[in-house]
Amino acid sequence: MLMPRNRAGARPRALPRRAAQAFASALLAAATVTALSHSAAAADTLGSAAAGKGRYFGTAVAASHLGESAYAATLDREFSAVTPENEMKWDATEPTRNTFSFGAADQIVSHAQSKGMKIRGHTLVWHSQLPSWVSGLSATDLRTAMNNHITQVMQHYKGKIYAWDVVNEAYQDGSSGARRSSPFQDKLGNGFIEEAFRTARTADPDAKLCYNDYNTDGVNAKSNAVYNMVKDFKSRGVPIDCVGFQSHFNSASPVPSDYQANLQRFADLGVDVQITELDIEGSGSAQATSYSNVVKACLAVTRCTGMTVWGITDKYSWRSSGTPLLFDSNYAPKPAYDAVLAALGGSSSGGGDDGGGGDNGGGTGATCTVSFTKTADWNDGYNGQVTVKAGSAPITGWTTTVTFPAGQKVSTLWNGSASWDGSGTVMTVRPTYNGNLAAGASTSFGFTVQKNGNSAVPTVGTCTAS
Ligand code: 9MR
Repeated sequence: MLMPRNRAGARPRALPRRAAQAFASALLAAATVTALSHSAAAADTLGSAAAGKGRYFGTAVAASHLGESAYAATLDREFSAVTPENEMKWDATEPTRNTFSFGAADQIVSHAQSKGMKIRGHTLVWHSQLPSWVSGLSATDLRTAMNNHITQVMQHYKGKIYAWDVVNEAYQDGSSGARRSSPFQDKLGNGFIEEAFRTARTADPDAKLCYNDYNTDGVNAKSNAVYNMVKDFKSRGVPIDCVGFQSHFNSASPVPSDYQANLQRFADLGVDVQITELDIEGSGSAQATSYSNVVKACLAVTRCTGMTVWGITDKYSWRSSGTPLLFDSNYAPKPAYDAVLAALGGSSSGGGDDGGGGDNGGGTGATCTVSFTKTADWNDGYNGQVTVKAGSAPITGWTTTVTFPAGQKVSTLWNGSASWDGSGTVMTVRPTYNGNLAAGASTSFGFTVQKNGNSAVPTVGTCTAS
C-alpha cells in the first residue's frame, strides 16, 4: 500500500506549497521503502486474479488488431480467455452456402491456444450478421442449412472451444416474453433452439453449449422467458450447459440491483452462468463501482464460471464514444481496471518494478505515453492520476509535465517527484522508485489539487523516456 489515495469525500487540508512539498517528500520516502519491499512479488493481472477465484477473465478480440503490439501485449498480459468479436459469426464463416472461411477466426484461435487462453465460440445461430442467402431459403432447406452450419463450424474447432453461444438473442425486448422474429423463428417455429442445441451436442460433445442474450441481466419479462426455456430444456433433457448474460450497461440501462439474484436463479436450474459481453459506459469512480459490482456478483455465484469484457481498449469498442472498457485509448488501465482487479482479490504493483532481473536497457527505442484521469472530485478539490506507459521497448526513466489551470494548487503528490516552473503552474514529474518499466508496462503517479474556484482539469505534456 502506497500513500493512501484521497478518494471522493475525503477533504485534505490545503497546505502552503513549501509545507506540502515537505509533507509529500516525507511520505514519498516512506512510499519508496514500501514499494521496494514489494518489488519482488509480481503484480496480479485480471487473468491471474480471476484464476485465484477459479474463474476466467476474457475479452472480445478482433483478428485485425492482433498485429498491433500494444493490443497484443495487453491481451497476452491481462486476459485468460477470448471471444472472437465478429470472426465466428455466420457471415464470416459461411458467406456463401457450403463455402466456409475460417481464416480470421483461426488466427484468434491459434493465438489464444498458444497463450493457454480459453476460447468462447460466438455465435452459431443468430438473426444478425446473417448472409442474405440464408434468409431466402425455404423451411426445409433452412433446417438443413442451420444444422450443416452448426456441424461444420463446430467440427472445424472441435476440442478447442470451451463454450459455444449456440443461439444468440432469440427473444424480444419488452414485456411480451415472446420470441424475436427471424428466419429461424419464422420458418422453423419455436423448436429451432432445441434443434440447434441437439445438433451442437453431436458436433462437439466436449464444448459447453450456451444460450446468450442481452437485457436479461436482471429479473424481467425477457429473462423470465429465457429462464422458462432453460427450465423446460433441463426437465426434458435437451442439452444446454450454460447461459450467457451479455451485460452491456450504461446510464439508461445500469447494472440491475437483482443482477446477482438473477444469475443465481439460472445457476439453480443446473446450468453454468457466464458474463459474456461486459461493458459499462461512463468514466471514473462511477464506472469503476459498476464494474466492481458485476465482478462481485459473479464471484458470489458458484456456477458463474467467468466473465468476458467486450473489448480491450475504448479505442476499438463497438460503442467507443461511451468509453465502456477497462483500458483507455492508450491502453492505460482506468479506475475501472483497478476496481475489477481489487474485486477479484488481486494485488496491483503500484506501478514499479516488473519483478524480473533483466536488463531494461534504456536508450534506443525508449518511448512513453501519458494519460490523465480524475479519480475523485469534491467541492473544492480533486485527485488526479497520470498513467505513464512504456512504448514497445523497456525504459529506465521517464519525465512528463502537468500544467494546472490558473489558481489550482497541488497539496500532495505520490509516486513521483516534482519540480515547478517559475509561475507555479507547470509541474515536471520524475519517477521515485518507478522508473524501470518493461515494454508496454505502465505505472502511475497521483496528486491532490485544491481547485481555488477553478474546476478545469490539468493537461499532461509529452512523456520523455530514457
Ligand atoms: O462488437 C460487435 C460489432 O463489432 C459488430 O459490428 C456488431 C454487429 O452486429 O456486433 C457486435 O457484437 C455484438 C455481439 O455479437 C452480440 N451482442 C451484441 C454485441 C454488440 O452489438
